[in-house]
Amino acid sequence: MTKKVALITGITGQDGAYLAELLLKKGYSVHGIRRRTSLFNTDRIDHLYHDPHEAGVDLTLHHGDLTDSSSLMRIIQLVQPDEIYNLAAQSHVAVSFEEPEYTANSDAIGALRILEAIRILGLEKKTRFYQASTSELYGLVQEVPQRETTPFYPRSPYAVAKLYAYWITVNYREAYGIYACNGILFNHESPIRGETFVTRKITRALARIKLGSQKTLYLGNLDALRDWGHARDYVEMQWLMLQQDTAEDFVIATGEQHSVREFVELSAKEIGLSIRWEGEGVNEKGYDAVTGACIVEVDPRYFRPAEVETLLGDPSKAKEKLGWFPRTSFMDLVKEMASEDLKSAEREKFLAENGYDSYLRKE
Ligand code: NDP
Ligand code: GDR
Repeated sequence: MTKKVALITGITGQDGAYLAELLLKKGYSVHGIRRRTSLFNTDRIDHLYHDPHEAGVDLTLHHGDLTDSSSLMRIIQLVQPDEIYNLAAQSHVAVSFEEPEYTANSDAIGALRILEAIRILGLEKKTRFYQASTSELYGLVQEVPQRETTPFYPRSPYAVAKLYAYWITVNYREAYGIYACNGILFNHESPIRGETFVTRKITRALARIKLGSQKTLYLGNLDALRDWGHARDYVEMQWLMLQQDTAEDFVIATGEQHSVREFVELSAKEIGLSIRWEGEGVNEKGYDAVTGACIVEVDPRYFRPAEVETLLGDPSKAKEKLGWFPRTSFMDLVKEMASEDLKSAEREKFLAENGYDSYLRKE
């Protein structure tokens, strides 16, 4: 039997790494698009990658960029994929306020470039397309919980760019009959989550604080509420969405909501710290209940020009139509992230104490 061929944009990111692993396990030939960077950016997939000169290689990386049509066209023509997962994006909401034009170029027009490549290359009937849509589309929420029919109200250049990508995906499905669909994914995290997203920032900093390698964790809005799941569960759903008879859009969420403050408290507990809160708003501080040291502070630098205060998804459609449900509980997610970051902090400390700290990234 010939192998199915998948192309993943954003393969070096959190979801790309989990999805590549899943598809390789399923026997796919996996191709990924990586950007040229001055430092290696393949840490998350190095365990999957073999020297291309070795036989039996299932994972192939290509240099390309969502802002460069010609690279996308060349790679898609070469790979002739059965499935394309468009996971690449400037994915940081706060950064999108600083780089709005680049965010629009990669996150909005990037999706269009891939869809156009599918069409121009005559692959409309062969290639299925998955678009990484987001709960950020709901922004200023119009309905609780949010489901596939809830109206959108984006609140950042990132969300506005993703809104374009969402609709162009729907449009190419309706206009050209391409099997194209949106996964409207709520926040999903893991031990390989980018270090500047709030959950990973918290577990990483608290682990370092516990070991004495860092003094304070500075955060923005502690009241923000999110529906946090595990990335490993969510990529399974991305694959499932491309295996149906007809293309449809799905909300992927846990249906459970927690605040940033709660995430701090629970991960602190896992790491062996107990936090006592004092003060309000920008003056709120978290103290180590044992030593009395101030270990969490609010820094308004992390406030966003427009905030998404609350998100809560309703994954009923995914459960009913695809039999999907999130396997990892919120507490298990917190535990896994906290325990992995504690191990990293221990390694980091060991290296520093033994004179190898020049190999470590500074704060
Ligand atoms: P990451 O930020 O971890 O990964 C993003 C990936 O996109 C990286 O591989 C990055 O490359 C790549 N990339 C960025 N810009 C470009 C570009 N111009 N051309 C080619 N590649 C590019 O994101 P996640 O894995 O967390 O998310 C995957 C997708 O899902 C994103 O589109 C995100 O917006 C969306 N999403 C994520 C959610 C989440 O909670 N994680 C929820 C909902 C949607 P490099 O490694 O070089 O930086
Ligand atoms: P989000 O994730 O913006 O929801 O986007 P992030 O973890 O960045 O923020 C979640 C909430 O926490 C608040 N917050 C902080 N956020 C960061 N990054 N750093 C802080 O110090 C901090 N303090 C408080 C934020 O204000 C926000 O309310 C993620 C990304 O993965 C997107 O790509 C994806 O589309 C959405 O999730 C769903």
